[in-house]
Amino acid sequence: MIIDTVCRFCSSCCPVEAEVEEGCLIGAVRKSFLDPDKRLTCAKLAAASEIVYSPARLTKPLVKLEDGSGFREASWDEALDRVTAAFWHHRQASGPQSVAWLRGMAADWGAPWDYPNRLMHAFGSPNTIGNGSICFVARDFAHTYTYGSMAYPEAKNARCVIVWGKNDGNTALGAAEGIHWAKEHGATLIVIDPVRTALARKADIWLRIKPGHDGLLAMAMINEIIQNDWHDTEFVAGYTVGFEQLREVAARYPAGEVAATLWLTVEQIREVARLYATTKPATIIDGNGLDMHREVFDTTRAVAMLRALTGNLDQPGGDVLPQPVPARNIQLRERLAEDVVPITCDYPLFNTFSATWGNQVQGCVVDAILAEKPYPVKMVVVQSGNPLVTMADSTRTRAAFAKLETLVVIDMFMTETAKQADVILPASSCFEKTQLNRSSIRNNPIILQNAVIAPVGDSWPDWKIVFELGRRLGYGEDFPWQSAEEAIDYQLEPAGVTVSDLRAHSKRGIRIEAPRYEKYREQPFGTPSGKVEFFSGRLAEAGFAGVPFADGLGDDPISFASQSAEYPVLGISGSRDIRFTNSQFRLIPALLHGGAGCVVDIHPDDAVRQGFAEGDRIEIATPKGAIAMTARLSTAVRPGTVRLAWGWGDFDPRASLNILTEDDQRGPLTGTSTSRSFMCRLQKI
Ligand SMILES: Nc1nc2c(c(=O)[nH]1)N[C@H]1C(S)=C(S)[C@@H](COP(=O)(O)OP(=O)(O)OC[C@H]3O[C@@H](n4cnc5c(=O)[nH]c(N)nc54)[C@H](O)[C@@H]3O)O[C@H]1N2
Ligand SMILES: Nc1nc2c(c(=O)[nH]1)N[C@H]1C(S)=C(S)[C@@H](COP(=O)(O)OP(=O)(O)OC[C@H]3O[C@@H](n4cnc5c(=O)[nH]c(N)nc54)[C@H](O)[C@@H]3O)O[C@H]1N2
Ligand code: SF4
Ligand SMILES: [Mo]
Repeated sequence: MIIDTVCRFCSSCCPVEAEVEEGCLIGAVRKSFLDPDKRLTCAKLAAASEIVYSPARLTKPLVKLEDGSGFREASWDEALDRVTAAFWHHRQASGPQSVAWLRGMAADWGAPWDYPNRLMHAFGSPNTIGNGSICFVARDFAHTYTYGSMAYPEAKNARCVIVWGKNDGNTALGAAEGIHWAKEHGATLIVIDPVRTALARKADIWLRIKPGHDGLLAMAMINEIIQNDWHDTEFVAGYTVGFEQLREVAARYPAGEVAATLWLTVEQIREVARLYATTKPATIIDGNGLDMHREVFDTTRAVAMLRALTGNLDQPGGDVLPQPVPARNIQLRERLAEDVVPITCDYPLFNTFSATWGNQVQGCVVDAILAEKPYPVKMVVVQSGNPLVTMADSTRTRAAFAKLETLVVIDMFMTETAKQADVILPASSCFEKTQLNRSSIRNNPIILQNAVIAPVGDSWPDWKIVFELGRRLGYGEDFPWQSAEEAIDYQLEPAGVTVSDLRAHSKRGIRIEAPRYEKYREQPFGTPSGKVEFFSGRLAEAGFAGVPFADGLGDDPISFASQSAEYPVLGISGSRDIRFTNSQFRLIPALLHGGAGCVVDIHPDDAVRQGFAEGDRIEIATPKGAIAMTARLSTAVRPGTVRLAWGWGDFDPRASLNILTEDDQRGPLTGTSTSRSFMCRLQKI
């Protein structure tokens, strides 16, 4: 039997067809606009049944033994009673805000963000914290402050595609298919990436930019476009504010002056600005290569402005503004006492930029535990995240988690984080639960993630865990739902769509309205001025730069740059392998074997100079710590830089990349630290 659903093994949320026989998941294939033989295949999806039925799955609740030497199995009743008791204990001892709920990548897109928010808000804690300061939410914030919401690139229909710090061939296959299609149909492909990825090899122009310097490039491109009158004057005049201020600030970043800093030539910058501005329609796909830097907000705001300046915003084949699904906001934010600030209170604009995103500066959890700032956090529930491996500065994060009085982890596998827990609640995988993915209400159409098999072992879907916890904590009226379907129907009521409607239209999902372009002609942009804001009054009033980089560039955007005499190599953290998602899936033999493994890519010239050979064990060190990886000689990286594999901390804690990164200097708006690129030193072990 074939059942339509959505894969959630990574944040791409691909619609898939799952094959199920006698209640067992046999396999799944991605849906695509391409013929089956042209589709990109996903290694993780191909291993779906091995992931789902992995012997390493957690299938019973576990509680820590009294002496801390391990875990024992427990019933759901016992485990949930313990968690409930801990909630009450900490509330009585230190107030509800001393309990935080930390959500990882899998949760932000999957198990809807809204449920734990609802639970925590009912309980009285504002501290449901996501990882958007490192992932794309900081970028969403920049889009939103510029034109009201995050734009979607429509690469398939573009004549010019800029892929900027994104590697869709490994990380988002549907998007990669769109790029390939556009290229095959004559579009110009420009890739801006310090690494020669497979996409960069395919590109007409590849800008091998210096890591962390993309904001400067965006400003130089804006300047070129304005100086040459390549901007869309009708759009700028009718639908934007702050053009003169932008012109003035961009003029401080002429290509001739910034090219050398960017490791580019003046001609390259000019050519890319010209091609992008004069080829219509054009789209920019921005990615996580721009996130994870302190300046992410200004950088991605400048990139967003390029879209508007050239009139590509909300054009077919350009960058399209979403048509969100009218859904009920079920977070109960209004329940929170006004005088309880979240631990992320130093980032108020980021906390409130959207009615449905929550607090996102993960590092604040560590501050609140260790430095008790702004007040102590004593208990954390980690849902679908592995912070001991994935958060910057692992040593500090580990110290914080060791100081917690109570740690609860909701996960499918025994991660480094779960090993520290007092209670572990086993979650069901994406194929075992029905849910409404965030991505499918942010924009039409709504596509249902459908349970195709029953929960494996005694695991529970996330919704069930949260609802049951809510009821045990006394919020039965807020959690009246006995099934995911009931909760989804309640949330989608304003859209007039039910789960059964979605199941009846499972092939393509349900569109609430037909796609529309140039929506700004009828409705204002979702900004205070109702226009695209090249200058933001909101930011200026709050004491930040109204135009990106109006206050200059600040300190060097590379971590530990001031210690480069001792740490002379520039490390790029986080090559994402198609086989894995962040720290996940190294326990799945089919995915572990046959790939590149846990490698550091070193340019052959550097290897000769330092006496390294392919396969050598290499120690990589920063002022924060040292890890070990295997050398792979590769011309994909520039001499003087290395690229480090990421997410191997569960498999081998000595190869955990975030031992090297820091969380000491954060962007003032989004709290993002520069954990993407840092100075380091290498030596043969
Ligand atoms: N297979 C797989 N898929 C995934 C994930 C995974 O771990 N594995 N993770 C999921 C998650 S959580 C996310 S956020 C997305 C991320 O997916 P992407 O946005 O594609 O992110 P990355 O692959 O980390 O990085 C993209 C590119 O940025 C480049 N880069 C690094 N530093 C810089 C820089 O300073 N400037 C520029 N211009 N480029 C730079 C890298 O070389 C890389 O080629 O993928 C999701 N999908
Ligand atoms: N150095 C460096 N650090 C990085 C990055 C990098 O590129 N380099 N990338 C950053 C980015 S973009 C992100 S998003 C974060 C990711 O950080 P995390 O979200 O912490 O990373 P994952 O390893 O994806 O952890 C997800 C966990 O959720 C579990 N899980 C999967 N599905 C479900 C589910 O349905 N329910 C439950 N309850 N659990 C589930 C998995 O088993 C896994 O343990 O890491 C960030 N950190
Ligand atoms: S890219 Fe692969 S793992 Fe990610 S959602 Fe799509 S099919 Fe699943
Ligand atoms: Mo992410």
